[in-house]
Amino acid sequence: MLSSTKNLLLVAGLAAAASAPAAVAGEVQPATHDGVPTSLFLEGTVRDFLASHADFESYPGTYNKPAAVLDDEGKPMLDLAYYDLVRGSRSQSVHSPASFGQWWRDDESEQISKTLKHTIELEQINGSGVYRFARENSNQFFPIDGKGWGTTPNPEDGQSLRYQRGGVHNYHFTYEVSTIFTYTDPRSRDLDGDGRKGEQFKNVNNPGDALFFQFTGDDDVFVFINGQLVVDLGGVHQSQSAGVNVDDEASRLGLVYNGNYELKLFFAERHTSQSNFKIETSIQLATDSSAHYD
Ligand SMILES: [Ca+2]
Repeated sequence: MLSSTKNLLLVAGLAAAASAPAAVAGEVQPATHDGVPTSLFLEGTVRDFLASHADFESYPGTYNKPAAVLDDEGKPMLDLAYYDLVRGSRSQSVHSPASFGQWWRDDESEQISKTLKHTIELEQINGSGVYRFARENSNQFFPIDGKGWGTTPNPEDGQSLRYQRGGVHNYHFTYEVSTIFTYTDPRSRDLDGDGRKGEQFKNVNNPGDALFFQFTGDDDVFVFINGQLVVDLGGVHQSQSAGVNVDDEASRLGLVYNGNYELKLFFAERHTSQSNFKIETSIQLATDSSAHYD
């Protein structure tokens, strides 16, 4: 029994190696370690806004609730009941459902926003099966310094900003990443490579073999799996953390073993002077090229 199990594992390993996608000319192929990628490269879309946009710099310290599902175009939308509840109050975090919609849509006129591509690299931490991309503290997330509308403040903004600490950067942008992943049977996984399968999640530093995704940063962050909200760090705020254990949520999200699903992340940097952005995940995410874009 033991030897046949071992043979099956060997065959499975060979099959996994043989099914690795062939290299495409000009395409970056990630290095692998024991058949597991050492880095995940995720291509995303940055949309650069001016501080004078109705939702940028104008609404610090507040919150608006996103709807629990993506809209027909695969973009976040506001929970309209909550929006109506806080409308006109100091709790309001966005000007309108329409202005919020602009965060995630290309503006061909380039009067409202400018669209740029930006790829992030999540590196595996010491063979743990956990991938991390961290721009925080003294090394914050400013992917479009010197690009788009340029640094902040900008004479075109037509207003002075309340805060300008931590150097001169291009603030006031959103970042959208569309990825795909395969949801596997937890009992079949040994993500941390310790020879024991299906170990449960304890924390980010000891995730066992669970599929988890955690974000830490500011400002707004929304994560959707299979079109449904799983992380909501909406509003202008200091760095905060939130995450999802996909195994715990699989039933609610409608995930079945060996199915391919989208994980979409939407981030907004709305307010100087911080831009913290950290992803930690055990999910082998890949850029969803079918989701590019509008
Ligand atoms: Ca394990």
